[in-house]
Amino acid sequence: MRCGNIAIIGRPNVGKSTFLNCVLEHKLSITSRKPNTTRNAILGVYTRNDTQLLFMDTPGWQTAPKKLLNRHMNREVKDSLRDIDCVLMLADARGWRSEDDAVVSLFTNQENKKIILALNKVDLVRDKQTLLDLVDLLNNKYNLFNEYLFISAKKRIGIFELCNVLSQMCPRRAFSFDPETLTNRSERFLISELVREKLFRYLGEELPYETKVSIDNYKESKNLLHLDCSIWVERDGQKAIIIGKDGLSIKKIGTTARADIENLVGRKVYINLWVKVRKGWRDDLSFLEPVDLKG
Ligand SMILES: Nc1nc2c(ncn2[C@@H]2O[C@H](COP(=O)(O)OP(=O)(O)O)[C@@H](O)[C@H]2O)c(=O)[nH]1
Ligand SMILES: [Mg+2]
Repeated sequence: MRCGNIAIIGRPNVGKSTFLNCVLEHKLSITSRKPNTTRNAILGVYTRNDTQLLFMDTPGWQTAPKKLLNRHMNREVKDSLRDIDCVLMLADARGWRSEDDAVVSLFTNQENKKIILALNKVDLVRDKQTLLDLVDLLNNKYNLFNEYLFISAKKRIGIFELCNVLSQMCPRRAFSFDPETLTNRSERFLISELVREKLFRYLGEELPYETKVSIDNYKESKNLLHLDCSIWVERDGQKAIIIGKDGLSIKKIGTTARADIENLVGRKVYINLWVKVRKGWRDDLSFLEPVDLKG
């Protein structure tokens, strides 16, 4: 048996969460085209035959975090690098940036660990020669990566090969989780994330970053899950935007979130959404803990 801890690390928006979902064939970690969607590290357990890969999806590494929230996100990244067997760094196959160099500097001192670089989004690269040039460049720059792989998390290219490489790098060790386990996160946390994903999808470019979701009431009755859920914002004007004209915006958030939540929990869901104002929540430590730690 093999079992290994793998941290998925990379700058924002390179496809870390999409990759995890692709491997697990489940929507576990929320994604969006906007950077910094993932705020808390989330464990995804992938079991195949005699191998268990424990993937830690992390927030994107931020080079200039201003708010406490953003520093908290970077702390999640650093914490996930402890006690691991392998670093899986993701970068965009279309080009290397200085933010990627900042990510590399996080684990240059982890010499005894396996470090794999997966260049994601190859589906967007027409001229494949540029991929080989990129590997050449990185090979000259860093004597660090044990393997380079080209993948597309969205189109499911190279994923099987990457999992094989990771499996080979895992130590011989008993499984940490039951083979059926998908995550260590509570259902409650995953639900709040699904609501947050819709905020990232449907609200403008800035507003999602000033929102937080909490599940206040979680009640089971026969085949129905009843949820009361609060969306926290910083200012009154933002509340009006989330609700929208004639309540259309909040309605769309509610119906799309409910569909995903029903998929997750496998039963009917009734969800009430409340929008609440709490000035400065992104600098309020007690407010930054993920839902399932607070209970
Ligand atoms: N074309 C393409 N888009 C991708 C791929 N992987 C991720 N994306 C998109 O990139 C954006 C960011 O993905 P996400 O997983 O949230 O990135 P993260 O911040 O690194 O977790 C989303 O819009 C994804 O749909 C890929 O392989 N190909
Ligand atoms: Mg993410």
